[in-house]
Amino acid sequence: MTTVSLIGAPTDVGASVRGAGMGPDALRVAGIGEALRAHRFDVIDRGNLAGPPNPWRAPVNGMRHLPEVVAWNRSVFEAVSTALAMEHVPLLMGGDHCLAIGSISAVARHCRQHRRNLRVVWLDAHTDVNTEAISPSGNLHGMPVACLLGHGPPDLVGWSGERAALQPGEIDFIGIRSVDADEKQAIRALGLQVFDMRHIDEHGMRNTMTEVLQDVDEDTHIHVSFDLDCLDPLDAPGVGTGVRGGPTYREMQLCMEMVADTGRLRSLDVVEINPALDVRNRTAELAVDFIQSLFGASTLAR
Ligand code: B3U
Ligand code: MN
Ligand code: MN
Repeated sequence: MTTVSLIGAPTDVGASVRGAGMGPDALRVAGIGEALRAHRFDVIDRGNLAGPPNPWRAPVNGMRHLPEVVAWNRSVFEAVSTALAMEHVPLLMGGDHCLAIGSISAVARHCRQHRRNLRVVWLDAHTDVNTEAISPSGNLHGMPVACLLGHGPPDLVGWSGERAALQPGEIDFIGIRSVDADEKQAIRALGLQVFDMRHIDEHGMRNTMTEVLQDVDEDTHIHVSFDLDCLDPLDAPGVGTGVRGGPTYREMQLCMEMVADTGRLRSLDVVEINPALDVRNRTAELAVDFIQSLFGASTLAR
């Protein structure tokens, strides 16, 4: 039986809107553990990691709260590494999206050690490819992908053992509809594969996911990094930086189901749920729905 390790990282140090630190408990209240157990997964809730409080300061050298972001990501890196070493599926409950630096660095190191091919599926309204030199906000939750590709402050780069935890060809972005001006240049320069909302409108989610998953084989480790602001804010109001025009509920279900069908999902981040902005925990409940589909629950054949 597959064991899922729930890891809570209750912090919003990477954001400038407060509240994502309450995400782990919102997911627990929405029944994340029970939902996975009902689908015959063994679930261990590791509780919440500890880390520094949000000092609520202005950016320094283009980055807000760098020492705190480093400290939280250190804890996440250790916890995800431990879960992977036990052959559990780590499910990181954020927290804001800066935590993907620690989580995906641990996954990348694990994949290199075990000679697995890594595929990161980044579900988000934003690409999060800013660096401290170009970020309009200084918020580190807009920079995790750049750090993972080896572009960022030295304190947040190289954790996997290589300067770049990820190669540009190992990550696909889905649901994108908000990219900053200089971030666009960075995406082009890096040669990143971005399936934005226009691509989904024109080609549909099915064709999009077929393309994303085309070279997945039995040696592939799929990591999904699920930022809840990928969804339309009408469905998921509990996020700090919502952007209109996201995929529909059905489109997102199909995306999750097609990942599930590969049978290669090995790690997951669920981030940016902001209960302070939510309506009756709707966003966390929606997240639990989609997580169940991602683990294969909504496919009739199973
Ligand atoms: N690109 C903007 C906005 C943003 C990125 N990620 C989130 N918001 N959640 C920035 O601040 O970097
Ligand atoms: Mn994000
Ligand atoms: Mn986002």
